[in-house]
Amino acid sequence: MARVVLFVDLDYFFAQVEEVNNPSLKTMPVVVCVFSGRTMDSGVVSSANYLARRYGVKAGMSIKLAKRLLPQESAVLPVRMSRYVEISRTVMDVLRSFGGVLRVESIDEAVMDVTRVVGGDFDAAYRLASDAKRRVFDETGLTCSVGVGPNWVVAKVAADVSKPNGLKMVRPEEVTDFLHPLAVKALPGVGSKTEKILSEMGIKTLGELDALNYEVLEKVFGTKKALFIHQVVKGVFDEAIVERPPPKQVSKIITLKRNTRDVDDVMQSLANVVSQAAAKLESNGYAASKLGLIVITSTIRTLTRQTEIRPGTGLDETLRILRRMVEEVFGDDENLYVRRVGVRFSGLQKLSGQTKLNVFTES
Ligand code: TTP
Ligand code: MG
Ligand code: MG
Repeated sequence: MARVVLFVDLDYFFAQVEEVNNPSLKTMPVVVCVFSGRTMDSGVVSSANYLARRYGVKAGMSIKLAKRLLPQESAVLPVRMSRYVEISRTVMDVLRSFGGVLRVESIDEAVMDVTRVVGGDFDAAYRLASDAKRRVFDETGLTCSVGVGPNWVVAKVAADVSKPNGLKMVRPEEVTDFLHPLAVKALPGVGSKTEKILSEMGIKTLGELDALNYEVLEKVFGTKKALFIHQVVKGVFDEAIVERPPPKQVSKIITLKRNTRDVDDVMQSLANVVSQAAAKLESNGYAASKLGLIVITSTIRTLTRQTEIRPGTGLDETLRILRRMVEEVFGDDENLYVRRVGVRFSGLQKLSGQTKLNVFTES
């Protein structure tokens, strides 16, 4: 039976939740932000609605810059993580109710293998996807975009290109025609660094990437990634979807725009990774008892700090603890510049439904 996979991604998730909560926001630019520190404007944008995106605002951008780009009558709101987690769980439950194998990818994304449910029939899968969109909307008021394809990568790319409120199906025989005109960056795992390397080789599209000799691909990417790309662009990628085992730890790391020893700069990037890692932790139903800071210096040294925390420590308090760790790291070495920074939550405890702690509630 031919594999049939759905990829579901909620549209401008955090910002859309705020719109549903307060419909008067729908007509203005909305950004949801993690406020990271001392001044009123330090922190980053987590999510922007489509009106805000028209002004060039996007996730990861500093609040300062976003405010400069946006008109006066815009909504700049703080994250309400526990609300998003609750809604994420509702969405995942809805998706789970369709049967099939569900793999939760992030707070607002899931992959569904519905091969058995639809008996390998793509038309039936399209109807299921359409039903799933409607059910998600009925239960939460949120729109999502859904891709249907013969593997999770094609399904994801189909969901991405159909955003917002989209539904796109790519049948097995259409895969190469669908992928080849797209920019290389459309492929998961191809970031701006890889894009740049490829661009210098004169390769801009997935079709051009497909025409590349496999040996060259392997030299540039290494075996694992080369094989992945090769199989995807040839339309023969067929990875099985399995539910994820419970995580032992959740970590996330980011490269700074430039090397720095400015605590606020570091906190700015940390705020974004912490909120994403926290979202992941919580949407999987966990609270952490250990909090770790990861710093990679401009000289590629890795430094870590770790401390015990009360499971359920809020986002603001978590950022305060991390700030002290960052200050300590700088204090220990006056020549240290930070290149990459990250967070690690470990010592994970499963939150039982009833005794749900108020994890990452906004304070
Ligand atoms: P995404 O699905 O990447 O973004 P989105 O849902 O806001 O927008 P799109 O319509 O393009 O899917 O991420 C899901 C949520 O994760 C997002 O609403 C907020 C959070 N997030 C961050 O906190 N920081 C980030 O840098 C990104 C990309 C997302
Ligand atoms: Mg999304
Ligand atoms: Mg997403």
